[in-house]
Amino acid sequence: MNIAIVCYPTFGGSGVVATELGLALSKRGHHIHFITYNLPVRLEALKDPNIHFHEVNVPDYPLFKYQPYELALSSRLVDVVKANKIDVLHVHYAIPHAYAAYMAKKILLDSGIQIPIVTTLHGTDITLVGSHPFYKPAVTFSINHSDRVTAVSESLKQDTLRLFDIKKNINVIPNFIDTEKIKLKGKPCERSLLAEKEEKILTHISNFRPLKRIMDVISIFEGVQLKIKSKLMMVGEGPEKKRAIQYVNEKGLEEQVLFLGNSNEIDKILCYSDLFLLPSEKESFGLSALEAMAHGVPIISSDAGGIPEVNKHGKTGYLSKIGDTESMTLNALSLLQNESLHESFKKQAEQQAEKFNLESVVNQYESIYADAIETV
Ligand code: GMT
Repeated sequence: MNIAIVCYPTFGGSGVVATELGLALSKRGHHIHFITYNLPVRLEALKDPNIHFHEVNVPDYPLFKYQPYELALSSRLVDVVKANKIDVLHVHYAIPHAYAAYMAKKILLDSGIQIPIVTTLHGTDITLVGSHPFYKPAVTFSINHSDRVTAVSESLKQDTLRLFDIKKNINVIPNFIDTEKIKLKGKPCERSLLAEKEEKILTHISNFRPLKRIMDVISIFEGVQLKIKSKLMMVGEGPEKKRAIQYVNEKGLEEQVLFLGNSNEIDKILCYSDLFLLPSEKESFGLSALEAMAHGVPIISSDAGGIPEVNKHGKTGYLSKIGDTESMTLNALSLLQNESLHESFKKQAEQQAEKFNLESVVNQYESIYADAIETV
């Protein structure tokens, strides 16, 4: 198939899922056309003849206070579909991608081209931004006019049905991970540069938006390090980072809390992590938790959104109510202070991650595409 994928190219869940999906599909012989405003992060080092990248350019015009990205994207979609005989358009994150795809579909219809749209809902496009009254009618419309709609968790599907007037069936296709690739990488991993032998390593990876509750991450770590010699790896960039650094400095924790920025070395960082912290306020799935589990890292998390579908309480980690950092700290300590319990959680985390293996998820997307093409 010739498949066009529209996504955000940045570090962040939806872009990572879209890129990894495209890469997996290309290995199965499909031609994948990424359409976005920058080369997606995980594509950077790649030279695969089945992968194509089409940049969306928005010329700066001084008359406009807001430059019309949707318009540029719709036009680019029309051109790419025509020039590459695209069979299906898969858009990740409803805003504004599903909307732009609908416009492209209508424009293409004028030239006699019928193109099916598959929309994947990722999280904040529904639970935060999309349900805002300023966007809601357009988001509802674009979901209802997609040919197929998928959501990354049952929780996100239920949120979508609760927040919008949806007439379409929503298929749940969970996020995924290539566990085989991980097995080949990493181990044994070199942790001596970052921590002493007896030190424990806790890790958090996100885009540091307020909903990630970064200060809860620090608070859990503060509690842990009072009892156990440990370090905290903070991976990512975002609006809450400055506040977190300020707090860490005020508390004199700067030797123990390392802010590593965005990283392409996630596998290495997770390889030497003992625990992963994810106390988010909203999380449709928690791809970063799944990545950690695939590396055998147990999760201390909140019970927000779809996290309980990934992190199994008392097995792969622990769940606590959002904001209950005291319980999260106790849970972290109970694992780090009990070596055999920690070992069993590590194994169980790895086993649970296997359930989200790439192959079966890619099969599901392939059949959604085939179905959408057949019925358009
Ligand atoms: O929240 C992020 O870190 C990025 C965001 C996105 O849309 O790019 O992530 C959402 O999609 C991910 C991939 O499907 C999910 O794993 C995240 O849980 C989800 N984030 C939220 O719902 C807050």
